[in-house]
Amino acid sequence: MQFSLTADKFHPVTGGMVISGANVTLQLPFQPKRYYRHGWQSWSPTGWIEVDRPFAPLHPAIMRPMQGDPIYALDEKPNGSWLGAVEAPDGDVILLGALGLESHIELDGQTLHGWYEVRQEDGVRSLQTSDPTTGVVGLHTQLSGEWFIASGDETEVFAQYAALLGESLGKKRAAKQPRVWCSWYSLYTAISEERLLRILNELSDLPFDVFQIDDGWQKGIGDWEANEKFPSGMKSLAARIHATGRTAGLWLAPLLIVPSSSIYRQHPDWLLHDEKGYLVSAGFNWGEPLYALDTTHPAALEWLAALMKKVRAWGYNYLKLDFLYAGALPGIRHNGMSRETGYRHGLKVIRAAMGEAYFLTCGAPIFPSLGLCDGMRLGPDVAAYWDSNRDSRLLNNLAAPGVQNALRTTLHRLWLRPLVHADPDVVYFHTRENKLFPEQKQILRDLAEITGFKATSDLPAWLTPAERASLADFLNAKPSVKQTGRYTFEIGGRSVDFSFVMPLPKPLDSLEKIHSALLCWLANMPWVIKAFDRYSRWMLARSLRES
Ligand code: 9PG
Repeated sequence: MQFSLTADKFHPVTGGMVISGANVTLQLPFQPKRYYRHGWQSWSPTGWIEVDRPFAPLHPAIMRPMQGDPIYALDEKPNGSWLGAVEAPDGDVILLGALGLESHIELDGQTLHGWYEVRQEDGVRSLQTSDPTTGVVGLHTQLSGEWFIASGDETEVFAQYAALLGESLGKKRAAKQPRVWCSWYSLYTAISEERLLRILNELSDLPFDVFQIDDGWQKGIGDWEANEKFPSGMKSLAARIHATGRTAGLWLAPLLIVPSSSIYRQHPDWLLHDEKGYLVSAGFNWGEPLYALDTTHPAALEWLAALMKKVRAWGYNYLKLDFLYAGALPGIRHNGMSRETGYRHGLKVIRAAMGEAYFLTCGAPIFPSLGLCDGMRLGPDVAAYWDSNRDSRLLNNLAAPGVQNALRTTLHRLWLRPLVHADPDVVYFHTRENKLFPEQKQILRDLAEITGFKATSDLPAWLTPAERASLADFLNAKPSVKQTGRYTFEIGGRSVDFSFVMPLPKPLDSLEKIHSALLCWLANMPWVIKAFDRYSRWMLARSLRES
């Protein structure tokens, strides 16, 4: 494949070449029809998209930081974080991928354009102001602004890129992928010590390695102490989990701060601000606006390290750290570091403080987290339904919970597996309170078989004896897996085709456009989001009443 290239320097490597330049352009000798878009963080839409069907901006605007890189939220050209690829007419794939952080790709007609956000002088400044004891991984690649460029077979091109990323950013440490029972997707925030102990008991001989407590145990976001639903405290609960032979796992969102938290009142200087001095928005959830910690502020870093040590001392050896993108949002940082470099600086402190715990990142900016965690969520949340027409289609939110969005994004990130354990989120076996058809539940389990990261939130009380037996089989199985095409696999000799998962929501007709506009307008009002939130919590409480 011939193309012309503008870059400062280049040298050949296995499978392609490495080029340098803060700005690189690749002039393609054809008009690509499909573009591989890579989303910024775990939940961000990722996959092959039609070039002539741009992504519409997500709604409501306040949610944008939770769905993708907010800097590019309104960019309707095909674009994505760190890498991009196109399909050539001969079936080959052409990839342009950064080897450093803070880089972005856009396709403009026949031009593939890549740039580093950080100018060389900024990089040097951050190098000088960074902590010499922790160092800054990846900064040298950022300074030289390196890119990998290759054309050829899709699988080979992406594998070669992953190998180079492993050299510049590093790989996971933990060897074994744990089998996890997670409290989120059945109980949501309706967890309590009593309920969790009952479930722990009912799981009995099911082969889970980890019992992971999700959102709902804490006093508040930023106030990481047990709330009144956990009267014996988190340490005692971890001990009860250990007594069953399982690892205790805990969810935290350590980089988020909300107005009701004590840090917000006591340490306003730890929060991330923009150049005008306003707090940087990290979205809206739990009925409150979300803000971010500045992960380069020495006192905030000390607090983060102490928090990690505290939860380890309680006995939690599997940590799911969520909403991590908040730490990498654009803003002015205490030590002048650029956003992803500053985030990575903080994540290194977190990793060092948690020691040998299994570290699962979630809502995480992908590249800046590589090499520092063991597992990573590679897609948005699943739910006990296939897709939400309201969120995915009317509000343009392909990061909205649902099995289709989750499968689509995770499947397009499987090439990252040499670098990190790929968490595709939980699978379902129960039929109760579940809108998924059997074949939809099956394809979700197929993806978990492919990645080998197996988790569920199924309540033992909701499983029929047959469903419980299938869950046990699933946890014990280690089928052979072979990829046979972009979306096709052989799993234990069975052919599995994910193609039906891929289509994006259908375009809106004129009546639906009116419906969508009305919904977008409503969704922009915080009280509407709060009312929806309250309604879904009421529905949840109702469905859990008998269990
Ligand atoms: C706990 C959950 C679970 C889940 C995480 C994360 O409002 N939002 O856009 C939004 C997105 C994701 C989300 C929650 C809210 O889920 O992925 O596994 O831990 O947090 O709150």
